[in-house]
Parts: sequence; C-alpha cells; structure tokens
Amino acid sequence: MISARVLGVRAIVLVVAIATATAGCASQPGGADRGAVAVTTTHVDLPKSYKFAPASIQVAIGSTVTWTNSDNFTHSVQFAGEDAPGAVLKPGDSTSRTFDQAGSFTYVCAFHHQNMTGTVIVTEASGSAAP
Ligand SMILES: [Cu+2]
Repeated sequence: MISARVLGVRAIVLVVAIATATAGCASQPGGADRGAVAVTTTHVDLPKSYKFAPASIQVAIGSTVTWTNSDNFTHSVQFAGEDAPGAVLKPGDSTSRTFDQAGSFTYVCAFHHQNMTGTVIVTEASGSAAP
C-alpha cells in the first residue's frame, strides 16, 4: 500500500511537469523566433552583410525609428502593405519612420527579403516595458 501511494505522488509530479512544459511551449508561438527577443531601441543598423540589427525592436508609441545602412550594398526598408522597394538605402544612407499606432509591424529589405526581415513592436505605454 505504501508503494502504491508513492507511485501516486510520482504520477502527480509527472503530470505537473508535463503541464509546465506544455505551458512553456505555448508561450513561444512560432518557435523559430527563439533568440529574436525585441530590443528596446529606436536605431536599427544594417551591418555587413544582409541583416537588420537588431532584427526585432520595441518602441513606445510616437517614437521615430531610424535605420542606417552600414553595409556595402544597397538595401531597403519596406513595411508590409507598402509598395516595393520602400525606402531605398544606399551604403551610408539612413531613413526614419514615426510610429503613431500600437502594434507589431513587420518589414523586409525588398532586395533581399529572404535574408532580411525585421519587426517593430510599438507599445502603448511610453517609457515602460510592456508585458
Ligand atoms: Cu537588402
């Protein structure tokens, strides 16, 4: 009888462990985004080669974000729903955009959209970290 009770406790522990693991997975939609944590900044660099850094940023509503092309190639910043190629950035060029709406805005480089994608997360609360 004692062994049966121990087994029961173990079963409960196992169930809790599985539930915790499942909850952990559910909080990370996509899975492929692991490591792409949004950085709080208004400056995105385009370093060598073919990338936005950081690729995912978070800003307060009303912020102006600036992209600077530090690469040796021409790139662009084209937001979803915009005509290609969006804002074209030759080496050394920069472009800015002000975000007056909260939300998650994705963009690509129209010339290298398979390698170069980015996201701007605009939060309602100014200056504080959103949940
Ligand atoms: Cu590009």
